[in-house]
Amino acid sequence: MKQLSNEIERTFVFKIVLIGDGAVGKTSIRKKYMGQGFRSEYLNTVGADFAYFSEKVGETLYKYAIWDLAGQPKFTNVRPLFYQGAFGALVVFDVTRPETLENLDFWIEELVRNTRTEGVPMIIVANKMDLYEEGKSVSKEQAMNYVEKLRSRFSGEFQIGYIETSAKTGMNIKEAFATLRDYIIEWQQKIGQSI
Ligand code: G3D
Ligand code: MG
Repeated sequence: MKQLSNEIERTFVFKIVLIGDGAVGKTSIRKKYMGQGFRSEYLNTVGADFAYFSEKVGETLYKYAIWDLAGQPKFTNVRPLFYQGAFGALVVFDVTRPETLENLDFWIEELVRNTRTEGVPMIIVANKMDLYEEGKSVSKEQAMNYVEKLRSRFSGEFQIGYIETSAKTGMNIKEAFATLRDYIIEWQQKIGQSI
């Protein structure tokens, strides 16, 4: 008769966006996280892939709508739609291509401009760590310098995390989503909004 652990007490639904230059690994990260059997669609008007995913943590059901920008320049005009209603972002760069870290300014600018005025928690994701080469790839120190600059720019209003991943090996992929989820919940509670 002890069935209580199967009961769902609360459901949270949130939209998460994956942003960053082309080929940094956004789609691979999303697919690695979701595994097989998820429902995925391509939204032609916005130039984005999106997929739904649910997971039960304790007695809480989390439902994610994960949006992953295809990123062709022709979609620039409709990109605000892509960001609309996002609760958090994974902001991805490729450690083997330093310019993809520099370009995060552009992506974060676009994210902040098009999301809720209260701000949006984010995690800077250093992807392709399996290809990391000392002296050639973006070092942790370089990436952390960037993250510190961002944190002081937004003066600790909302969480800005940093994580090193590989969509190839799966390293830290679950952790990236779990940490973002925690940041979002913390932020929603702080600004007094229910999800
Ligand atoms: P995008 O969605 O950001 O544009 P993709 O990027 O997910 O399409 O990935 C671009 C390429 O990088 C793909 O290679 C993909 O397999 C590879 N890739 C993504 N993440 C990793 C990673 O962590 N490690 C390694 N080694 N490769 C990765 P292809 O050759 O399929 O185009
Ligand atoms: Mg993609």
